[in-house]
Amino acid sequence: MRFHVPVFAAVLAGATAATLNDVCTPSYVRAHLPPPGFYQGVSLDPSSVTANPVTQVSVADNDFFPDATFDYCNVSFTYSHDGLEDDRVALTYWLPAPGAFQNRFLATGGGGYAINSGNGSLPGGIIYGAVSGLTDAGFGAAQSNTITQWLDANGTLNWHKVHMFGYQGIREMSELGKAFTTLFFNMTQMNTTLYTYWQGCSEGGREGWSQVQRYADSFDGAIVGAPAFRWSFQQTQLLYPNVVEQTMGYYPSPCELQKIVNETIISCDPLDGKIDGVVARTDLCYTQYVEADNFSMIAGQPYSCPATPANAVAGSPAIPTQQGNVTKQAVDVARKILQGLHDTQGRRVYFAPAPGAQMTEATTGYNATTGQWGLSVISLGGVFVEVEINLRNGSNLPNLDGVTYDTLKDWITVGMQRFQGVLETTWPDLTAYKEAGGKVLMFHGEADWGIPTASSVRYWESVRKIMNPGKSYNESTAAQNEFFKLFLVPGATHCAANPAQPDGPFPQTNLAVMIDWVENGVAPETLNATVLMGENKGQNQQICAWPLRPVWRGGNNATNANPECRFDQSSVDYWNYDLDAFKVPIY
Ligand SMILES: *[C@@H]1O[C@H](CO)[C@@H](O)[C@H](O)[C@H]1NC(C)=O
Ligand SMILES: *[C@@H]1O[C@H](CO)[C@@H](O)[C@H](O)[C@H]1NC(C)=O
Ligand SMILES: *[C@@H]1O[C@H](CO)[C@@H](O)[C@H](O)[C@H]1NC(C)=O
Ligand SMILES: *[C@@H]1O[C@H](CO)[C@@H](O)[C@H](O)[C@H]1NC(C)=O
Ligand SMILES: *[C@@H]1O[C@H](CO)[C@@H](O)[C@H](O)[C@H]1NC(C)=O
Ligand SMILES: *[C@@H]1O[C@H](CO)[C@@H](O)[C@H](O)[C@H]1NC(C)=O
Ligand SMILES: *[C@@H]1O[C@H](CO)[C@@H](O)[C@H](O)[C@H]1NC(C)=O
Ligand SMILES: *[C@@H]1O[C@H](CO)[C@@H](O)[C@H](O)[C@H]1NC(C)=O
Ligand SMILES: *[C@@H]1O[C@H](CO)[C@@H](O)[C@H](O)[C@H]1NC(C)=O
Ligand SMILES: *[C@@H]1O[C@H](CO)[C@@H](O)[C@H](O)[C@H]1NC(C)=O
Ligand SMILES: *[C@@H]1O[C@H](CO)[C@@H](O)[C@H](O)[C@H]1NC(C)=O
Ligand SMILES: *[C@@H]1O[C@H](CO)[C@@H](O)[C@H](O)[C@H]1NC(C)=O
Ligand SMILES: [Ca+2]
Repeated sequence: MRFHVPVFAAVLAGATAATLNDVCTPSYVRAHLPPPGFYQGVSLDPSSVTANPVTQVSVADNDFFPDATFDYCNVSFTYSHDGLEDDRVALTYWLPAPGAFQNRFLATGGGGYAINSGNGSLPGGIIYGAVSGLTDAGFGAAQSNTITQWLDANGTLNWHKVHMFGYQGIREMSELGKAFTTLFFNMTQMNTTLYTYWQGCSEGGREGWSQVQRYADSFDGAIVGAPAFRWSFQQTQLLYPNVVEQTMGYYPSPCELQKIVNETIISCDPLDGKIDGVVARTDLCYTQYVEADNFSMIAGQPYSCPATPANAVAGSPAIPTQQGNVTKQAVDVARKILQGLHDTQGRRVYFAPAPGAQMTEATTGYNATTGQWGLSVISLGGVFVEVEINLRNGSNLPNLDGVTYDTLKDWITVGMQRFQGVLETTWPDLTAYKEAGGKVLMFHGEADWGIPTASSVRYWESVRKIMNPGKSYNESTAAQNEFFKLFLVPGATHCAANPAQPDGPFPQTNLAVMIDWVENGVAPETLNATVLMGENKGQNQQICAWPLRPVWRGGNNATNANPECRFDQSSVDYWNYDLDAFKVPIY
């Protein structure tokens, strides 16, 4: 698993410490590239190498790493795939100064249809002494919105590019990066171990899984947040709230929806035992509030939001003051959304975002001509159907004419069959990775608006069942937790701390936790987290490991930041959805 560096010379490299300026040059990098033939099918272009030292860079207040100031060597080079015309993949690696390098490599990815996060994820490795890498996977100018390059023409998918996005680009960046790191830092002579990591959220979470599921030697530790896996389900379900609005013939204004979300948070906050504006138990919120129909009592309550001016950049019109009383139709639409997608025979197709999450997917559009709110097709879902299902080179579905709940199910089936081996990313047998010593830390905000929290629970449970046939629940849970832990983050939104529940914790130090697990054998019993906003900013809180669930018994006092983590069969049952609309197993 660990990247074993063969000993080419029994001579230790001179103890003379190189400086950043000594080694951060194009010629030094060219002399330490992985040799030709190192990775089959790939040819590096030494003439493409750039390298320059960057010093005293400061990063502040990030969801995924604490404040820091650091130096790094900014390296880039390209490669091409043998036998492909006009192929050029650009890699970027940031290398710590020689004195700060701690024998670590971190691979990073993107979000949405981006294959990388620009310079946003690399500091998260550098500050822990890790060489940090990203790739453009060959998409060049389209690297932050690769979907515009997935078709060669309408009707023709470019499968090479789909594969590069699906997993191949990340694999090549990781393997070339590990080898380059050992060569750059003379590790081949020093016989030291390179520890290898992944950190990514959303699409970056799916990319992490794409490696762990395929390659036993991918990483020693993978940190995977709210993964956008079960791809065809995930992309299609984004359209479900729009279809609910269209089917029920009611388009709530954003303010009316926000009022419903706000009331849900206020009402469900105490159910976890602590009144802090955080809904840590969305399972109880669903059963005791939404399903128990207290939810209906939101109808009739007044809401009001100020007017907003036109935004020329976004092309959005001026919006007048939104005010009124929440209607029964709005509550019915919200309830239907929270029930999740079912087909017209009432069988469950997928999960819904948990109650208390922002209802971003349901956002309606303002028509300045009529002064009405109406359908606004969410492009993140619409572009999936337009490009990957209908094979048309657009950026969204033009409308949802004729689209029913069954249509959504059909799109999922087409997508599943088409992309099973590339993008679905739910292969449930992780035996090879586990046996190689690999660890996974998966986390998911319990107020994620875009990727249902239940999606991560389902995968954890699928892996547990597949890998531990014949074992009891407790035995299989213990076996799974040896290498793969899941943490549901109270109040957190999609891959971020949540301004609507500011007192919730966010696991900002995940890489430090993972390093401790991999390098020191300290498995996280609870997940270290920090309040990142609001009046309690900086407070440390621990997050419970699934299947344990948080309960606060001390009520509100300054000393009970941490919950008790308890097993609750009804909570486990709640999260264990039956996707009975499908006869094939859905992992
Ligand atoms: C890093 O290198 C790339 C490629 O040469 C260059 O475009 C970029 O400006 C450099 N960044 C910094 C901060 O020097
Ligand atoms: C990332 O890039 C942006 C825009 O070029 C720049 O303002 C910022 O300083 C960069 N951050 C780091 C850590 O290099
Ligand atoms: C698809 O559209 C994008 C712009 O969104 C364009 O850059 C690309 O060339 C188009 N591809 C094809 C095959 O038409
Ligand atoms: C690697 O070893 C060479 C030769 O001893 C030396 O010049 C270079 O500075 C070393 N590199 C690092 C990163 O220490
Ligand atoms: C390399 O290190 C490993 C353990 O870290 C040790 O078992 C092995 O003997 C070392 N090899 C050499 C040639 O020093
Ligand atoms: C919802 O609550 C937020 C505070 O979290 C507040 O700023 C906002 O005005 C509220 N919106 C409505 C419609 O009540
Ligand atoms: C639901 O309504 C009942 C009856 O009014 C009340 O006792 C209970 O506290 C409410 N629960 C929630 C979560 O609002
Ligand atoms: C909203 O409900 C209040 C009572 O809660 C009522 O006084 C008011 O007239 C209603 N407003 C509208 C616009 O219906
Ligand atoms: C607004 O409504 C008018 C009248 O129904 C319609 O013609 C127009 O297309 C709508 N505009 C948008 C942006 O939907
Ligand atoms: C390809 O599909 C897009 C989106 O539907 C459309 O705008 C474009 O005209 C089509 N191109 C061709 C050549 O048909
Ligand atoms: C845990 O988080 C706190 C801040 O909440 C931080 O100071 C500490 O270093 C973290 N511990 C680990 C092991 O990452
Ligand atoms: C505060 O919380 C702690 C931990 O839950 C509990 O032991 C203690 O009794 C609580 N104190 C008060 C005054 O409620
Ligand atoms: Ca609470």
